[in-house]
Amino acid sequence: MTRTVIRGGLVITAAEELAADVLIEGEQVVALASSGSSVAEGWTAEHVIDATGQYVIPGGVDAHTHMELPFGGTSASDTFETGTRAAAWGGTTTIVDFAVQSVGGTLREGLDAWHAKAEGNCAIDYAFHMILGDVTEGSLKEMDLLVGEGVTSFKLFMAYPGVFYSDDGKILRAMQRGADNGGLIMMHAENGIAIDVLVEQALAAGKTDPRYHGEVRHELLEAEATHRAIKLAQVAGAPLYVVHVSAASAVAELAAARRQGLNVFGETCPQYLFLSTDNLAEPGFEGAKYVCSTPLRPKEHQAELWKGLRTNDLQVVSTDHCPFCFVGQKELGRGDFSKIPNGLPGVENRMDLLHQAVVDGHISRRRWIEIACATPARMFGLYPRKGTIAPGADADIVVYDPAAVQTVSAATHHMNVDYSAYEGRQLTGKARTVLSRGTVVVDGDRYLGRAGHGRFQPRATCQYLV
Ligand code: DUC
Ligand code: ZN
Ligand code: ZN
Ligand code: ZN
Repeated sequence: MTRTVIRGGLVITAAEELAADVLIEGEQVVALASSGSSVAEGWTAEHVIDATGQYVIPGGVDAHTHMELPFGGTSASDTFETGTRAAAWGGTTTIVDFAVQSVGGTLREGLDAWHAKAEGNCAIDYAFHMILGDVTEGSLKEMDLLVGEGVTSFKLFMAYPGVFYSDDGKILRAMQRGADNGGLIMMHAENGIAIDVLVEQALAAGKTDPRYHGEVRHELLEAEATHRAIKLAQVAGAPLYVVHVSAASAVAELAAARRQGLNVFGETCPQYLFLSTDNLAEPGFEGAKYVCSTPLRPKEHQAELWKGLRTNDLQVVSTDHCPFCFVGQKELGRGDFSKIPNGLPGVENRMDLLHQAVVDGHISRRRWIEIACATPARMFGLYPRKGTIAPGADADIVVYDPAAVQTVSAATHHMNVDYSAYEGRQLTGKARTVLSRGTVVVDGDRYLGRAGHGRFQPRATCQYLV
């Protein structure tokens, strides 16, 4: 078995910071020992990675991506191959993507289709959540089977009537089933019925520009849906994970529920922490680059999201990576903002944006690892195989240069999309060497990974629940 030692770096996990060397055998970490100690000095290995002056962190776990998602009459522009390669470049070594049950279809058909897209194509490890597109007697029963296969979380939509929508009765039934079988319900919490009325009214009034996307998807319709989802989960006796929280008032709903002792969890995304309605209002049709749902909010919301991350009312930062090219895809909504495919690219940028948040004093280094690696792994049943550096864990490790300065640009990124939501932004920190299960997949500016190295990861149920 190949032995690798990573020497001289500062190992950072959610729990601690250690000046330690890391010994890897094959695909796994087997030991850590203080750098310079006789134990560490005694290790011999075929590969030695010098991490002097660098951080040694667990590979990122992005618990919310949509590779190749068919949406808005088109399809997300990153395939599993291009999207996982870009993730690796950005220091993310596991994604949890969403398989989709279509209306009239079964969970099995949806899951098989997503396995077929991913298998043999991923550069890094991957797992699936299941989108419940159609809550029926049949799909409720199938949930049990999927939990047994390691697909242990199910996304429902209070938004998008006619596309992905579940009414309160269906939501309640799915939550009851989840309470029973251990599946975690993930909620897209926006009142889609009310939003559709506002969309129609806006378009009728000639308000067709991208910025109106932010106005019609009103903050209070996120807060209301979040509140309703929490109450339905409480009635069902089920835990709840609210995805892509963007509104301060929705954070307040989560915080209140948590104060009551409910198992309610919240995720936000880099776009809500770093971008705002100012971007949606960029001149011409530029704002289309920033159309996603939930929408970007006015800048004032950012402070509440950072606060939520500090107080643990929000626990996870995922990307909701769902890229559409500006040319030919976002352009479908010229003259009608409601036809702009919803989604932003970001799988490559998340670890660096959050490191910038460390530099800027929003979060500590350990909290960075907690919200980007350890908690998503625990939330979705992948810990401690993923999300930490410890004996027995997969050797998904990033040697991270905290002093490297980079300028984010579509000209240099690896995502298959023709723009960057963070174009021109200067960030401090960059992944230097990335290992996926012991294999170096990125080394400086060289890509050494391969499609098919990444394996499907069956997951346990949420590790925050008894
Ligand atoms: N939101 C997005 O922005 N894209 C895909 C689906 C979603 O809910
Ligand atoms: Zn969503
Ligand atoms: Zn409320
Ligand atoms: Zn999503």
